[in-house]
Formats: sequence, C-alpha cells, structure tokens
Amino acid sequence: MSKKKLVFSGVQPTGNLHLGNYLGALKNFVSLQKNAECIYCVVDLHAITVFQDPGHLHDNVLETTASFLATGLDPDKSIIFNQSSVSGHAELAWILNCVSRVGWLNRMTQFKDKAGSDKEKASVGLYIYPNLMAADILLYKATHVPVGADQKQHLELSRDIAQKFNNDFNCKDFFPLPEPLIPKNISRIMSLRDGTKKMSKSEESDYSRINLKDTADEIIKKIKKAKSDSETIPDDAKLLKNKPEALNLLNIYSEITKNSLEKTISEMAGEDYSYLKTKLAEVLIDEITPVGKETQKLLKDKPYLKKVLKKGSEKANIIAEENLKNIREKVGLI
Ligand code: AQP
Repeated sequence: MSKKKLVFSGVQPTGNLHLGNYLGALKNFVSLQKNAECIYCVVDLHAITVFQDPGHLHDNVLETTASFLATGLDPDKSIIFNQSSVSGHAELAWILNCVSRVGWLNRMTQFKDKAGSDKEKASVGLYIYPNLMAADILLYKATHVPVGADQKQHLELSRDIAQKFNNDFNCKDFFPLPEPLIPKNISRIMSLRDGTKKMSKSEESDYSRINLKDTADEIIKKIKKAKSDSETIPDDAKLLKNKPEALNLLNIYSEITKNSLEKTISEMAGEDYSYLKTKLAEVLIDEITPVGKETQKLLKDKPYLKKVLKKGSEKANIIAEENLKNIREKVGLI
C-alpha cells in the first residue's frame, strides 16, 4: 500500500461561506497544498440532500469555487472540482450504502440536528449523507481529511466503513483509514448570537455569522451586535466556562492574531468586551475583506471558474476510475 499523504476535503455550495468554514477548513486546505497532494471538492451532491433552488445551486458552486481560489487554493497545485462531475462518487456511495450499517447512521448527530423534530420528512439523502462522504474520501484512497470538529463523527464513520469493506472483501489495507486533520486551537467557531450553536450557513440570522463576502461595515456591525458578557474580561480562561459567547469571541481573536487564548486573556483582562470587539472587528476586516473582494473579482470571470472545475474534474476522474476498477473487482461486479 502506498504510504503517500493524500488529502481530500469538501465544502457544500449552500450559500455564503463564513468564518467557521474559513478557520475550520479553508485555511488548513491552503497550508496543506504546500506539502501534500490535495483534492478539494465543491460537494454539490451533498448540498441537494436539503432542497436547493437550481439557479442558486449553480451560482453557489461557482461562488464556492471562487472562494477556494480567493483563500489561496492554487489549481496548479491542488485538484479543484465539483463532486457531481465525477460520477464515481455516486457509484461508490451506493456500494458503501451496502457496507455501512443502519445502526451506525442512527448515531449521527448531524442528521438529528438537521432533520429536526420531523425526521420522517427529511430526505433519504440527508440520512445517508455520511456514506456519500465516506465515498468521497475513499474514492481517492485519501489518507488525511482536513475538517472542522463538527465533521469528526462522520469521519469516524468513514473509517468504520473502510475497515468493514477491507474485512468483508478480505483485502486488508485496501482502503487506508482516513485521519481527520482538525485545527488544534479552535476547531468549532460558534454562532455570534448563541455560543452553544456552531456558526452555520443555514442559520436564519445573518448576524449569527461573519460571511467571507461581508464588507468592513457589516463586520463592524455584526461584531458590535454579537452576544458577549456584561462583566469585564476575566484573567483566567476557566472563568469563561459558562460564557460560550464571550469565549467564542476571544477564541476567534486569538486564532486570527495567532496567539494562544491564555495570551489574549492576559493582555485583555479587566477590559470591557467592547474593547475586544473593536480589536476583533479590526483584525477580521484585515483578514476577511481581501478574500471577499477577490471572490467578487473572480466571479466576474465565470468561464475561468468553469475551466478550473473542468480541468480539476478531468484529473480527479482519472484517479477515481482507476480506484473504482479495483473496487468493482473486489466486490465481484463485472
Ligand atoms: N462553525 C464552524 N466551525 C469550524 N468549522 C466549520 N465548518 C463548518 N462550520 C464550521 C467546516 O467547514 C467545512 C465545510 O463545511 P460545509 O459547508 O460543507 O458543511 P457544514 O459543516 O454543514 O457547514 P455549515 O455552514 O453548517 O453549512 P450548512 O448550514 O449548509 O449545513 C467542513 O470541514 C466543516 O467542518
């Protein structure tokens, strides 16, 4: 078995990318492309597990691609493509649907969160979403998957599916067990309105998140309105245990300024949260608005974005077809 590091990850084209996607995933994608073979996918088949307006979906695929490039992904270094253009994802997903167990899927917390109280009305696709995610990764025999902490459970399931496939078809080490690469300091960016919920594209209030496309004024307004705490910033991180919104803002500031939470706290102890908010808005504007501007610029050249995706899908398809040939053989398909 090849021991080469092969990175795969995906982002759903379900609307505005936000600070959570950026700090939890995209920044990591960019740093990994320096030293590893990387495949980054706009996972449009995942997006349709919840109804998407077809026109919006089409635009969102291009916008997500533009954001990939604007954050620094280089199509000459990484393979960048959209999932539905490589049919192997859907084919392997079906095979893995037959390997994965209903009991395993029943434990997935993201399905419970997204399906809400009326699970009977959720799409079957939403339920088997983690099997498609396993297929995305295993189609390329990826060894490492950069994701935010919210995807850890799905990644563990991918490992279980890979292991069961290897056992069922008597092919030890055929699929590598993919390792999650989760940012160490801050793996889950929380909503600006509710520090117990993750920042998310589908959250109704736009004030809950910083979008990569937000202007400086919007960032200032959102950070000003963000929930924090009426007391001053404490001198010990332990005192933030029951103050998730305050902790979230301090965590984001620390991550962007590349400092530890402890250092930020020691510098800001005794200050009001308005002081943190002013500093946070400043660093966010410096970090985020250039990405937004570049995304808008790239979106003016849609033929170029389509060309990037086409070239990426041709490269991805070659790897996928080669692996699928062996997978079909293992399963006994002619
Ligand atoms: N809040 C977050 N903190 C850290 N990482 C996050 N990611 C998403 N939200 C956060 C990471 O971003 C990558 C792409 O995620 P995705 O858009 O494909 O799916 P998601 O996790 O379902 O993101 P959203 O924003 O919550 O989308 P919707 O609302 O459409 O479901 C993943 O690596 C994810 O971990």
